[in-house]
Amino acid sequence: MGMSLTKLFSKLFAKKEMRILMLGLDAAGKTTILYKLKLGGIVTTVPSIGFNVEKVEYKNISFTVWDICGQDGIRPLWRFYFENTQGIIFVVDSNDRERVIQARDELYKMLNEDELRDAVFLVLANKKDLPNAMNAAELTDKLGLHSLCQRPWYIQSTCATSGEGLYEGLEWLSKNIVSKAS
Ligand code: G3D
Ligand code: MG
Repeated sequence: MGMSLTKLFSKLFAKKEMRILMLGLDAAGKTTILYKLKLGGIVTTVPSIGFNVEKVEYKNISFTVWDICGQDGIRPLWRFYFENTQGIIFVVDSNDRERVIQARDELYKMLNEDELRDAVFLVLANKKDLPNAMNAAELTDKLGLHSLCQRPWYIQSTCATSGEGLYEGLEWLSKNIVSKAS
């Protein structure tokens, strides 16, 4: 089956120093993706205010993950993690039609953060294997992605449990981070 996702990941990113944030509503599939990449050494910390942060340091890359939902009160704390972020991965459960509006609202609050203004932006439309899943075009529409004219963005359908689509998404992210930096 060719190279493992981990090897592909290291091929795409390892020469660069970078910080990537992966965010999304709870149950979107973020932790599953993190484990699927098998980067090793995932550390979960709970800062005193109480949102779970998962973190992996892999070669020069730091990968930080947390759930965003209804945390307006602790949002100021996020800035600490936003600084120097080159890439944002927003994971959406494409089967969750009830919470897609909530996902969109959280997404725009995040994208408005000043520290993230230069970060390239990848949406993973996860759980594409489920029969009721929205496709990428429908999610693009529901999330209002076409209004993001200033920022490079890309949407990729994925199935985190099988790993399908993850490489394509990460490849886009890595290429676009490169082309901005050089
Ligand atoms: P989170 O970290 O974003 O909160 P998780 O989400 O990674 O914990 O995933 C939440 C649940 O969704 C998990 O199921 C996980 O197995 C499932 N899941 C993640 N990705 C996919 C996918 O692509 N397809 C399907 N069908 N399920 C997925 P459990 O049952 O462990 O809660
Ligand atoms: Mg999780």
